[in-house]
Amino acid sequence: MADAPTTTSQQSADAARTGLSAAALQRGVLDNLLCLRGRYPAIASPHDWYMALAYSVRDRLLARWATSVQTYAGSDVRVACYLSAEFLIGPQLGNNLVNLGIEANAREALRALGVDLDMLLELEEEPGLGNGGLGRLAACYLDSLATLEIPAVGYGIRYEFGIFDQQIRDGWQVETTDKWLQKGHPWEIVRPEVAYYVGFGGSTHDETDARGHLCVRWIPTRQVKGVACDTPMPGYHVNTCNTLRLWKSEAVESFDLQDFNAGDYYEAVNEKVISETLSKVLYPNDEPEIGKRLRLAQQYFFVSCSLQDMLRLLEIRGEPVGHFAQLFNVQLNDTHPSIAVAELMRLLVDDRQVPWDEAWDITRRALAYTNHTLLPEALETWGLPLMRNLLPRLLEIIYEINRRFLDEVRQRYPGDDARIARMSLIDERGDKLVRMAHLATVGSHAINGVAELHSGLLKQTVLRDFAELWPERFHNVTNGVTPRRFMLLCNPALARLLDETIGAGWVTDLARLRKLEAYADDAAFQQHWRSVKQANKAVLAEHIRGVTGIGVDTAALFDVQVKRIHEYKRQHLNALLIVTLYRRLLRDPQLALTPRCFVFGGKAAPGYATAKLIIRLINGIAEVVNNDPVVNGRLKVVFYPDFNVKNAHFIYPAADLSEQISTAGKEASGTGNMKFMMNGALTIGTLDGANVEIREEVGDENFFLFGLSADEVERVKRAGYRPADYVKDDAELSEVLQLIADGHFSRGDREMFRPLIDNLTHADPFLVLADYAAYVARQDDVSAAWQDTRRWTRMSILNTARSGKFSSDRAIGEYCDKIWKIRPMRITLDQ
Ligand code: 26Q
Repeated sequence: MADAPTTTSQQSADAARTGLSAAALQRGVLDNLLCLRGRYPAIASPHDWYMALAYSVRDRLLARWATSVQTYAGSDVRVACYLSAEFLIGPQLGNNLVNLGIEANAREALRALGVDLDMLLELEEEPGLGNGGLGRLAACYLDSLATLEIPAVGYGIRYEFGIFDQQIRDGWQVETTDKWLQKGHPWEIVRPEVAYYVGFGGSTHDETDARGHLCVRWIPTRQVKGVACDTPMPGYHVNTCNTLRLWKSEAVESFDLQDFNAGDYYEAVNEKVISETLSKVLYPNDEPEIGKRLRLAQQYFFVSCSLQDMLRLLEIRGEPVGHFAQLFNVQLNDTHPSIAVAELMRLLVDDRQVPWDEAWDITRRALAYTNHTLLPEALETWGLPLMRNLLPRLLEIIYEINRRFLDEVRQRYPGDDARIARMSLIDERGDKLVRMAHLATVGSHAINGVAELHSGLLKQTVLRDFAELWPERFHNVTNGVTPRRFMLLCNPALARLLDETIGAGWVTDLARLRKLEAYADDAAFQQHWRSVKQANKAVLAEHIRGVTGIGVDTAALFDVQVKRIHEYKRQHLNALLIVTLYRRLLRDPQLALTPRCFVFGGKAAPGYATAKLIIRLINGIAEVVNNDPVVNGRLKVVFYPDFNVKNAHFIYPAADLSEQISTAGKEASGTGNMKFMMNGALTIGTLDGANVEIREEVGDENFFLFGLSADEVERVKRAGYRPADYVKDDAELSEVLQLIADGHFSRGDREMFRPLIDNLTHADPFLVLADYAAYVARQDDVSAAWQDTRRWTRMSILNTARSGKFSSDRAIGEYCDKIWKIRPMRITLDQ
C-alpha cells in the first residue's frame, strides 16, 4: 500500500482544488483536464479546456456552497424561496469568475498554458431555460440575493430543451432545437437522493384516519419522480453561495411495474417515456393553446417537488409544520407556480392532518405573488375538465378555498352578486375556468407589480376588487437588473473607467454612480467615455459581420431594439420609421441624414404569425436599404439572429439609443431598458413600465419621450379608434405604408405583408399609427442631438450616473423589507 500523503502534498492538492492564485488555478485546470476529461494538454480540444476550467471554477465554489447550505440547515434563519417556471441564467463561467474575483488569475493561468480565456468564454452554451424578461429577472434576483447574503433557493424546472434557437432563412425565423445539454453542463450537480413523488389523475375518496378524523385520500393513476439538479449561485465577493434547484422528471419504476403493469415490460417502459417528457421542453409565451395539459402538469410537478423539499428541510431542522411560514417565504414569479396555494394546503391538510384554518393561515403567511402582465390574453386560466382530470384533489381544494373566500366577500359586500362573480376563483361566464391570478392573490399575504405604473394599473384593473378588499396587501417593487453581469462582466472597459473615476464600490452600491455627474462635462472624461463606447461598437460590428455578413459603420448612431417580438412592443413602429427615413432619401438623395445603424434582435413564439411576419418585414427592409446605392451606407438595418443572454453581453454596451416603444400600459416593466441605461444608451420611449421611472431618474432633458400615455390610450380606444384616419391625414405615413404594400420590401410580392398592413390600417390594436407621427418627430430630435457630440456624451454619462435605482440589489432589498422580512446572514468559511 502506498504511504499516506504527506502534509505538503495534501496542502498542494487542496490548493489545486480551492486555491485562488493563478498557480493554483493552473494546477486545477491541468488536474481536471486529466482526471475528468482524460486528456493531456497536447491533444486537448478547446472544449476540453473549457470543461477543465469550468470544473476548476466549480471546485472553488463548492466549499462556499456546502458551507452556505449547512449554515442555513443548522439555524432558524428564514429562507427566501423563489418559485419560477423560468430561470434564464445565461453563461456561467464568466459570471462565476467575476463573482469569485478570479478572472485575472484565471486569464493568467490559461495564458501560461497557451490558452485564451476569451476563446473559452465564447464556447460556452447557455442554458436557455426562459423566454425573456421574467426568466432573466429571476436570474438577476438570484445574483442579488447571494450578493446581499440572503439565504435563498431558486426552484424551477430543468428543461431538457430550453427556448429554441433562432435562425433566419430567407428573412424568415426558423426554429431549431436548443442543445444546451449536448456537450454536458459542468455547473450542475444532480442529486438522485433528493427526490419526491408527484401524483397525477385518478380520484379522491373520503376516509377516516387512525384518529377517527374524516379525511380525503387522493389515489392518482400516475406518479412521477422529481430529481433535484442543483446549480451554485455565488454572490459577488462574499462567501454566500445559494442554490438554484431545478427538478427533472423521471419514471417511478416500481410503481409502474408492480402496481399497474405487472409483467408488461414494454408498457412500463412506455410509461417511463411519458414521465420523462414532463420536464422535456420549455413552452414559449404567446402560445396559449399549445401543450396546455403538459404545461399544467409541469407547473404542478415543480411546485409540488419544491414544497415537499421545504417541508423536508423543516423536518431536518426539527421544526413543527406550524413554523413553516416563519422559516420560508415563497415568492410566486407570476401565476405559473400559483397552484402552490392549493398544493401547500393539500400537503398540510391531507398529508399532515393540519386543521384547515391553521393550514390556511400558514399558506397565506408563507406565500406572496408577483404579477408580470395585465394583457388579458396572458392571464392564466385552466379549464375545469382539465383540472379535474389531471389534479382532482387540487380542484376540490380550490373549490373549498373559493367557498370560504366568497363567504368573506359576501359578508363584506352583502347582495353584491356581480362582485362575487368577478372575484370568484372560477370564471363561470362560458366554459368554466380556474383564474390563477385570483388563486395566487387570495392565497398570498402580499401582491406586487413590477413598476410603479404597472402596480397602479394592477390595482385599477385586473385585481381592482381585491385591492379594494385588502389594500394593505398590495405593493410595488420596481424591477432591477444585476450590475455584475450587465456592467462589470459585459462591459469591462466601462467598469475600469468607473473604478478609476469613482472607485470600485459602485458594483455593490449602484447609487454611487451619481458621483459621475461631476464629470458629465469634463472634456477628458468625455473623450474616454466615447472611446469606451466606440470600442464596444467595434466589437458588435465584428459580430454582426461574422453572423450576418453585413458591414456597419461604427461612426453611425447605433439604434437598438432587442426583446421578444410582440405587437405590443411595436417593432413594426420602428420598421415604419426606417422606411420613412429611406423614403426621404429616395426623394432627396442629398438630404443631410444622421447615419444610423438599426439593430434588432428577438425571438417570436413559433405559432405567433404576426410576430414572425414582423421579423420578415425587418429583413425585407434590411435587404433593400442595405443595398440601395442611394442610401450610400447612411442607413443600415441588421436583424441579429438568436438574441439570448450571451449575445446580449456585447449588444447592450454598444448601443447609443435604446428603443422602448411599447404601447403605454402594456409593458409591465421592461428590464432591457435598464441594461441599456446602465451602459450609457439614451432612451427613446413611451410612458410605459419602468420607462416612467427611468425618465424620472435621468430627467426629461435626457430622455426622448413620445406617444400617448396609458390613460390616453384607453380614452382613444373608448372613443372608437380609427387607424385609417391617421393614414388619411398623414401623407408621409400613407406613402410609407404604400411602399410596403407595393412589394418594395418583398421583391415585388404584394401579398407577403398584406396581413400586417391590413391589421394596421383596420384594427391596429396597439395604436402603432396613432403614435407614428410623434415617434418620427422625436426621432428627428434624436438625430439632431447626435450631431452635438458633447451634448450627447453628457446625456450618455448622465444616463449611467442616474441608473443606480435599477440595480436588482435595490429591488431585492425592497422584497426583503416590504414582503419577506428577511435579513442577511453572513457565511464564514472555517479555515
Ligand atoms: C404561460 C402559459 C403557457 C405558456 C407560457 C406562458 C408564459 C411564459 C412566460 C407566459 C409569460 C411568460 C413570460 C412573461 C414575461 O417575460 N413577462 C415580462 O416580465 C418582465 C419581468 O417582470 C417584465 O419586465 C416585462 O415587462 C414582462 O413582459
